[in-house]
Amino acid sequence: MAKRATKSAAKPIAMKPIYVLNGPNLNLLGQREPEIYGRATLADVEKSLAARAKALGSAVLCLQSNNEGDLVTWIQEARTMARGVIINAGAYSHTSIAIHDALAMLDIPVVEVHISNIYKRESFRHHSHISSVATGLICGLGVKGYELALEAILADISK
Ligand code: CA2
Repeated sequence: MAKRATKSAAKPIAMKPIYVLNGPNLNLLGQREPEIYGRATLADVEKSLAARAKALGSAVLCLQSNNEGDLVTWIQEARTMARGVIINAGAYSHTSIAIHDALAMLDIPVVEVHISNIYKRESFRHHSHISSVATGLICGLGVKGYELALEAILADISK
C-alpha cells in the first residue's frame, strides 16, 4: 500500500533563473536611434521581463556588459546556475567566436534575440556566430522579442 506523507514538509526550492544577457551598447537602448531600436530603455525591458517571468512562475537574471569576456564568463556560469539563456550579444554576435564557443558548451535552451531585423540591414549584420549554437532566433520584433524568447524557453523546459 502506498505510504502517505503525514507532514507536508515541502519547502519552496529557489528556482534557477533564466539568464538574460545583453552585449555592447545595449545599455543605451531608448536613448539613440529610436527608429531602429524603439524608445524603451534596457531598464524598462528588464523590469517587464522580470514581471512576466514572475507571472509565469519563473525568474530572470538580467546582465549587460560592453565587454566580450564578461559575456563569456556569464555564459560559463549559466551552465550550472541557469535554466536557459536569452542573449542579445549586440555587435559581438557578428564577430565573437569566443561567445560561440561558450554557448556551444551549454546543455540548456538558448534563444538569440535581436531587436532589429539584422537581415534587412547592412550585410555585415547578416551573419551571427551565435545562431548555429542557439536553440532558436528571434529578430526584428523589437523588444517584444525578449518576452517571446522567455516564453519559448519556459515552454521548452516544461516539455
Ligand atoms: O538589433 C539588435 O538587437 C542588435 O543586436 C543591436 C546591436 C547591433 O550591433 C546588432 O547588429 C543588432 C547593437 C546596436 C547598437 O546599440 C544601440 C542601442 C541603443 C541605441 C543605439 C544603439
